[in-house]
Amino acid sequence: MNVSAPISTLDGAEAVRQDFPILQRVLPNGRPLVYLDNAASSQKPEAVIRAMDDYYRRYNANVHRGVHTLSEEATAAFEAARAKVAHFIHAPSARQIVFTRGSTEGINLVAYAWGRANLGPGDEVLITQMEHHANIVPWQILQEQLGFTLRYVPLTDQGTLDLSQLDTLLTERTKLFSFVHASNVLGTINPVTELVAAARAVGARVLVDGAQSVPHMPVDVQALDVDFLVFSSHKMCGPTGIGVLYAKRELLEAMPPFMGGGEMIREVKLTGSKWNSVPYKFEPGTPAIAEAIGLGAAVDYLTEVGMERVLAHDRELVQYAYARMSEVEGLRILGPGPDARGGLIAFTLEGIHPHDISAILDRAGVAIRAGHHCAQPLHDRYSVPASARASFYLYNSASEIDVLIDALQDAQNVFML
Ligand code: C6P
Repeated sequence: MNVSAPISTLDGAEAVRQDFPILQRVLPNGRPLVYLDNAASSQKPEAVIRAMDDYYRRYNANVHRGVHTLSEEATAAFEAARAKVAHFIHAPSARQIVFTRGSTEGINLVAYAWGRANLGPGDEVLITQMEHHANIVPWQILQEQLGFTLRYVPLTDQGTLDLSQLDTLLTERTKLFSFVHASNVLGTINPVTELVAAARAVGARVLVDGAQSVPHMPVDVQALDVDFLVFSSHKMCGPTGIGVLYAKRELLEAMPPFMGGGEMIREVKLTGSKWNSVPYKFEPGTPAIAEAIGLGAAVDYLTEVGMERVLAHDRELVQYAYARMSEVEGLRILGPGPDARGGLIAFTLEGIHPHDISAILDRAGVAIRAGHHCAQPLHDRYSVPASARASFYLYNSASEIDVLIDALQDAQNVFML
């Protein structure tokens, strides 16, 4: 591969970059920003910022409550955002889109609403060793209360799921198989179709953590036939404070509510209450209205660019970055080769702590993340306490990766002195 070939898929990413005001930023030390921390949170295009600003300036009001113009406009925009999200992931109906605060809340919602109604002693929940803590801890908490068993699919040395023991891990006792679509550390993209088929064969439900996949590739919940999918707006050009739980209609209908309050009820008497229809049964209280509208604008933006192009661009960037990073002496990449991963690379650099790498890169204007990335069992598996991670998105370019490589080499020079 010619590693100096230009990234061309997204017109050199230049056209896209113009849409993101923050990317024009020069840091206090005079360096232009090179933002490579997209797996933690992405930047926002002008269209998203404007949509939220417009709501607050022109039609800020509560939704589903008022019979006045502003409330009706706000309700229409809020529900239009739900419909856009449904279309984006090919959900059969907008009623299957529950707004949450993010992927974490989505998984907790399934754990508490579906889990408490369906799990008990003798049952098993299967997750994997590459999960983010958001898909481990809720099950551990619930396990204590309900007495089911939590099992883990182990990982290969190459950073993929070790499916050789799947037959013994996924059995008639398994009520739920919950796994990450794209790992936030290894970059591994898991074979969802194959895993769903294996779960179906034993009658288990499937939850997919799409926090790192939905922002980066086309995802079709009907084609994948998943029961639950969660993702976060802030990783896909949208605002923080909002995310999505998609679920099959019959599951949402059968699940009891997770939290009680206004909006999620049809009728409240002193003797008891009746629940609202889905998805409102799971959305108590005033929702994140501006944020939902911002997410709707983010979905419009990504749709206009095209998720196939976002994926192709990610692929080109990661191949380029993988080849260039392999040139750096003492640099160890976690996870599979460039063809089997999404647009991120976590790594260690011999003799330098990841936090020091991040601090030195920051001096060069390069933003990356360092630490365990909320995936401690994964890091334990590879016997590294922490890693540094560069993660890419549609506005990143090959020349930014060159800046990263130069800064990594500088870091080595600093520490070799
Ligand atoms: N990972 C990262 O830097 P929230 O925080 O709820 O929006 O998303 C949680 C989450 C769940 N699953 C996966 C695979 C994730 O990557 C994340 C968030 C960020 O890797 C913040 S820790």
